[in-house]
Amino acid sequence: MKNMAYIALGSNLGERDIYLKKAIDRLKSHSFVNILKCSSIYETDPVGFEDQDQFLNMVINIETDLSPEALLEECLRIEKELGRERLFRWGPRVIDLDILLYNQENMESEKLTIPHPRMKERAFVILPLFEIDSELIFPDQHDTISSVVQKLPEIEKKGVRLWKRINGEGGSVPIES
Ligand code: A4P
Ligand code: MG
Repeated sequence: MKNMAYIALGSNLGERDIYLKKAIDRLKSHSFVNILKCSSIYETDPVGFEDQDQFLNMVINIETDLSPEALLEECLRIEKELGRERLFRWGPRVIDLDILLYNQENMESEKLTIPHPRMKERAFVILPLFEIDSELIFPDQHDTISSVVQKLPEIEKKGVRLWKRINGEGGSVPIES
C-alpha cells in the first residue's frame, strides 16, 4: 500500500478499551488499510474540558491506499457505527479517531487539517506516538518527535499513565520522559 498514516484513538465513556479495540478491528477489516503498529493504551486526564471522566488514548500506524479525505470518511463512519454522539466540542465520547499525520503532507481544508493542529501540545497524543516511532520527523517545521516530547510541560506528561502494555500486561505507572 502506498501511504503511511498515524491515527490517534480516544475514549472516555462506557467500556473504553472495548471501543478502542472495536475501532481498530474495523480499520483492520478494511481492504485498503493495514495496521502496522499499535501503541500501548494510556489512561489520561481530560484536556480542554476538564470536568469529565479520564480517557484511554493510544496511537496506531497504518499503511493505506485511501486518500486523506477517504480515510477521514472511514474514521467518521466508524465513530458513528460505534455510537458516537457529538454533545459539544471536547466533550465526552465513546470513540474519537483523529488523523495525526499522512505521509509528509501538510494540508488544510474545511474538513481536514494534517498534521492534526493540536497534536504537538497534547501529551496524550505525543507520548504514545513517541512509543511507536521515536525517530519521527514532523512535516511542518521538521522538528523531531523527541524535541516535541521535551517541550511538553511536566504536568501534562504526569497526566498520561500507562494503562495496558502492547502485549497485554496491566500497569499504571507514569510514563518516564
Ligand atoms: N478534522 C479536521 N482535521 C482532522 C483530522 N486531522 N482528523 C475535522 C480528524 N478530524 C479532523 O472532529 C470535528 C471535525 O474535525 C471532524 O468532523 C473533521 O471534519 P470531532 O472529532 O467531532 O471533534 P472533537 O474531537 O470534539 O474536536 P477536536 O477539535 O478534534 O478535538 P480534539 O482536539 O481531538 O480534542 N483529553 C484527553 N485526555 N484525551 C483525549 O482524547 N480529546 C479531546 C478532543 C479533548 N480532550 C481530551 C481528548
Ligand atoms: Mg476528533
